[in-house]
Amino acid sequence: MTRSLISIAGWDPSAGAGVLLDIRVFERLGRPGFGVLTAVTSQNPERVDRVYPVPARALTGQFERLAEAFDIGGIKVGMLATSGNLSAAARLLREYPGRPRVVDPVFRSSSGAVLLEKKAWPRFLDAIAGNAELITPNLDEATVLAGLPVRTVAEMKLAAEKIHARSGIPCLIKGGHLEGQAVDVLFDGREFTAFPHPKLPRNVHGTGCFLSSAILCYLAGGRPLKEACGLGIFRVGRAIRAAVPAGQGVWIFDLSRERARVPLPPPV
Ligand code: PXL
Repeated sequence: MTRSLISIAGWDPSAGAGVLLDIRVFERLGRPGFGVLTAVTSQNPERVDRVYPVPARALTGQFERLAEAFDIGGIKVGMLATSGNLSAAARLLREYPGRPRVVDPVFRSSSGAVLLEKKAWPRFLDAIAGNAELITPNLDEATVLAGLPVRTVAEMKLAAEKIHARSGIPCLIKGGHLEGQAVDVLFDGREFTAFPHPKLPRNVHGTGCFLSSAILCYLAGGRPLKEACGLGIFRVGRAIRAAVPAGQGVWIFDLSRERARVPLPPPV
């Protein structure tokens, strides 16, 4: 049986991000998915209106009941909402080693709403240190985690190195919003890999959720880290091209339009 992946993340009722999108990505890439809920949000493509966190005990309970009954092939952590949920998720990552674990540090929505309470930001890396195979901040999250401005590829490299030094976790910084270009930068603890990609003039909701879920699928399939990142980035690009407008200048993924038969690129 194909082992299932677990997404520990928030609820976006439109399925544009969070557990609903993660599970659709897992299934698109051939893996059954489970969802452990950290918070309910009320939102639409224009704005996140409110966040209603789930108690930390409920997060732990959801996960433990799944892990008792199923052989879990990998774990993804996304929006956590509270400092208590960060501690609970970090404990689960620590207690379930030996399978790929990808952490997407979701601090704010693209519209600016706080999706993890600010008091948890400074302790984020300490909480998860040594207990994931990859962390995937965007430029703003990397700025917070590294304590450095991150606006150029050179600054992305410095920040990725610093985040790795503090956490022991390989770091992929997403540079889709860099000035004039789009490059993601991986530091795996030994070397840097730059993944340039076309800058697509579309504001698509949930690209970070899509990317971390896709990379987890490739890691769970046994691909090495660099190759899994390259393939995940390729899949996000293809899904962005197939996205549909949702009003207010925001686009959302339509995975039924992301054609399965386009050949994957050679390994990076
Ligand atoms: O894209 C960040 C994100 C993650 N998870 C949930 C969200 C959002 C953005 O709105 O709602 C549940």
